[in-house]
Amino acid sequence: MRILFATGNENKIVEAREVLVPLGHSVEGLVINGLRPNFDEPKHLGLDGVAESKIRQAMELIQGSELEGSAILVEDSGIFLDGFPEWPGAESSDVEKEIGLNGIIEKVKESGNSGAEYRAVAILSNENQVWKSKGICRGKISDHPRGSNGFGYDPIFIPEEGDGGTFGELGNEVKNQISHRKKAMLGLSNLLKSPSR
Ligand code: ITT
Repeated sequence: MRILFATGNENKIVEAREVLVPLGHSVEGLVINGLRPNFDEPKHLGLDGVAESKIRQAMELIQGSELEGSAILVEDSGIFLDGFPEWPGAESSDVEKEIGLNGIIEKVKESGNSGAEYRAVAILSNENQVWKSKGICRGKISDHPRGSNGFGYDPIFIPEEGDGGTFGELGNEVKNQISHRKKAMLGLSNLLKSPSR
């Protein structure tokens, strides 16, 4: 399936492509009039609510255009710290900008709980079908940022299924085998083989 990923985050496109292309799909960024669309994100509704909102906005945007009928993918994701239930979650990118990774490490130290998980909610839709899939990657927050691979929280996230390194150190090849995004994308690919919800 030719999939147009409605996101402003190029890293998400690269990661989705690495999972979905070997499964027989193509993935490109949704571009309208030369621009990546920017969506309103009702972050108080959590990842599910934001993803539902993004897919509605994206489908409205392509209505009547030459892209009408295309398969559109959206994804909302975030990190959840065990010491702060449901936080930062859908606010992850804002919180990262406000307090930085060192600020997150400080918060985690104050809470005394380094457990954390990444979550992703992905929704794929074409003209009349909708598929939704979620992925979780368990891990913990490191004492210091380590490594420069990936994006966002990757230099401070140590996945349980890794070798003790952060995603920043492990690199994309390892990340794409175990990440929340990989699990969500794989779930979508499996759903595409069955009737829609
Ligand atoms: P779009 O909404 O345009 O898709 P975005 O980067 O704004 O792109 P989100 O609103 O879903 O994406 O916010 C995701 C944030 O959560 C992201 O900016 C990071 O701060 C964090 N995050 C999610 N997945 C991550 C990952 O795989 N690695 C590192 N940080 C991640």
